[in-house]
Amino acid sequence: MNESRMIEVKRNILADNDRAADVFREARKAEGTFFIDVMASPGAGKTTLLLALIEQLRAHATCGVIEADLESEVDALKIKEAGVSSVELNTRGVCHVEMGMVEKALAAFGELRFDYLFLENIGNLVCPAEFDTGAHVRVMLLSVPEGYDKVYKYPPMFAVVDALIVTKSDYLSLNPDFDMDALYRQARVLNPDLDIFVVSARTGQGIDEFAAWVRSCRETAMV
Ligand SMILES: Nc1nc2c(ncn2[C@@H]2O[C@H](COP(=O)(O)OP(=O)(O)OP(=O)(O)O)[C@@H](O)[C@H]2O)c(=O)[nH]1
Ligand SMILES: [Mg+2]
Repeated sequence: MNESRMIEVKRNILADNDRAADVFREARKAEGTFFIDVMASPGAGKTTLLLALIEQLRAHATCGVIEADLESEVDALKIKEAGVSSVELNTRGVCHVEMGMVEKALAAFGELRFDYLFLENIGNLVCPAEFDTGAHVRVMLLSVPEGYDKVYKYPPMFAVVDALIVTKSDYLSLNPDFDMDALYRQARVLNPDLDIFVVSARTGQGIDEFAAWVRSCRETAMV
């Protein structure tokens, strides 16, 4: 296939995916489910943050998690062990999640429906940014050990998300090179409306604020 044909095929795939995502988003809204896509590089703390967040939300709301992984059901089991409904979405090596996969994952919950449904996307700062997963909000995590200088390296990801969560803040004292001011500045040049949270699942820093943001996004989205 020549290059312009390849670009056209990709554009059509993304357009089909966007249409299916809009339908999915509206259907979840109609049934009262707020859907959040959580993206980050491998090991940034997605599963750990989800568990800490759900701990806060579950007193007054029902929660479910779609755990996407290239292989394995390690994270889906971790979530289930915490007493939270979870289905594994095994992409069999595909580095992003697209709508057909999300629809199948939701069907795997059977009749179960939730106030909050989370997608732990594939650990990757590139491909997931391109594919709308039908979520009402998209967030990305950047952990302190990864370094602050990622905005110019992965601009699509920083551009598409509603919030940036700087995770593992307990490592800040060990990583004096992490320039938080520069990260805020660079991220907001690219995405002026970006909400930014600094959290640690280890110490609990910032988890309350992030949970409050998630609750308020749900209220806004469900109107
Ligand atoms: N110090 C510290 N470690 C953390 C924090 N959050 C997560 N971790 C650790 O970081 C490692 C990776 O955390 P996970 O939650 O599995 O990260 P993930 O992004 O879900 O990883 P993948 O699903 O494999 O991409 C684990 O050893 C966690 O215990 C944190 O706030 N502080
Ligand atoms: Mg994980």
